[in-house]
This record gives sequence, structure tokens and C-alpha cells, in this order.
Amino acid sequence: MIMKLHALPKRVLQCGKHRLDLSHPQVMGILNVTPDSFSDGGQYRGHEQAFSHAERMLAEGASIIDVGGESTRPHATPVSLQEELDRVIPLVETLVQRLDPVISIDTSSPEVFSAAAAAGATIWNDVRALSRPGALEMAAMLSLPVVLMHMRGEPATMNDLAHYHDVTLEVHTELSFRIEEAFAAGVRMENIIIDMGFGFAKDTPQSLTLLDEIWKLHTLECPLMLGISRKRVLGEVLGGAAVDERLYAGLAAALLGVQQGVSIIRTHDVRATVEMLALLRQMPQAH
Ligand code: 9MG
Repeated sequence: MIMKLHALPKRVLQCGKHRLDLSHPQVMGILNVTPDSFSDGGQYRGHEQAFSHAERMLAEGASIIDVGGESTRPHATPVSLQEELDRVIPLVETLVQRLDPVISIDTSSPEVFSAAAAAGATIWNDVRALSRPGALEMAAMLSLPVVLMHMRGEPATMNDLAHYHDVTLEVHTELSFRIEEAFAAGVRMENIIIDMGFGFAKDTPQSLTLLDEIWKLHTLECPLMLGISRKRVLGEVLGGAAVDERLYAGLAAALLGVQQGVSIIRTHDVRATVEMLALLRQMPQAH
């Protein structure tokens, strides 16, 4: 397979006072502040440790820090609203005061995002694509960028819903419904980013098909985000590799995404991803 690099259109994402140039792929570094996160296992729970981790990811070239206080793993213990606020808001305040980066918040709760936005966060990353009560209205009111991710059901039930005739077509259709709903509620098109949701209601063969066909989502006319770093699909492809053994496969997947026009890569492995992008940016076809 020889693939030409998909040229990204000239696009700027206005994140409060920050502007992100999406004509080149951007890296979003993951900062989980949950005791049972996808892969950190609560390693960065302490406030100072979380802060230092964010600082390091920014130094390595991340242009967005994605702060999440609720685990979306299938069997994660549900978190109360107060607990999520307690995990996320003090960290956002410290980050804004000391580093002032672009901060996205991985939450489905309009209350959490609204409090985080008041503290200085400027992107809403919602794995439930604004489906919780009040989320659409809150997104329209705040008028900040939102990531609408594809999922079916809830993390606890999503694996039972991974049945597709044509996974890419169905993800495309279901995302188009979420975009239409958001738009109808008053969310501006230039604020919508979409994400195919690797690992959310998709098994490994479905994820690989989707990875091969990301380019088909461009007809939705929104910037694309890809989050596959350290996920189960990579472990399975590698015959059962542990979470910390999935870096190279994750980079290959990110590269496939960028070649097909992904604008934002959500990753634990910022430095490696930034270096991979540095090479791509020097390619003659990228100009
Ligand atoms: C919070 N979270 C976990 N995985 C994710 C993914 O693939 N995309 C987005 N947008 N968020 C994710």
C-alpha cells in the first residue's frame, strides 16, 4: 500500500484566546486523573505529579492537554459529579495559572465542562457526543470547540453493540446525526471536531477496517481526531502485548491516520508522536 499524504485544508480552531493551526496535525497529550484510567492506572493522581506530567508533554510538543476525571473503560466504577469536579477543576486552575496551555476536558457532563471552561479550559472532548441532558445546550451557549466521538450505548454496554454491516458507513451515518443535532441546537460548525472512537463499540477487525477507511469521514466536513494510543486493538494485533508494549503499533496507526487527513492525534506518547510528525512535515508532498 502506497499512500499519498492527504493535504489538510487551511483551518484554524479558535480555543478561547488560543488559536490552533489545523493545517498541520496537532498532538493532544492525555492527562488522566482517574484511579482506573485506560492505561495510567492512577499513576498521575497526585496534583503535582499531574501538573509535572502536563508540563513534560507540553515541552515535548503537545499543543493540547486533555484532562479527564472519569474513566471510560467498560468496567470502570462510575464517578459522582462532585468527585469528577474535585479531580479536574483544581488541576485546570493550576495549569492555566502556571502554563496557560490549550486544555480540553474529557467529560460528558455539562456541569463539569462548564466549570472547567470558567477555569480556562477551551475544548470539550465528549466520548458521548453531547448526548447527556443539557449537553447540547451548554455547548451551544459556551461556543467553544467540541469533539463529538462515536460510541454506541455506554462504556459498560458498548461491546454488546459492536455489530455492523459496514462499520465505516455506520460510524459516518451515526456521527452525521450527532453533528446535525449539535448544529440544530446552535453549536457552530467551525467548532465541531469528530472522532471515530477506536475501542468504543468496535472490535479489533472493525477497528482495523475503520483505520483503513478514515478518509471516508471527510465528507462530514469536520476536522478529524484520532485516539488509538495504547488501546486494546494494538495489544491484540501484537498477539497480546501489554499496555506499555504498544508504542510502535500506536505510532503506525497514528501515521495511517495522518496520511488520511487526521488533524488531531490524542496520545499518551507525545514525544514519539511529535517526532513522527516532524518527519512527515519535511516530506515534499506535505508542502
Ligand atoms: C477520552 N477518550 C478515550 N479514548 C478516546 C478517543 O479515542 N477519542 C476521544 N476523543 N476521547 C477519548
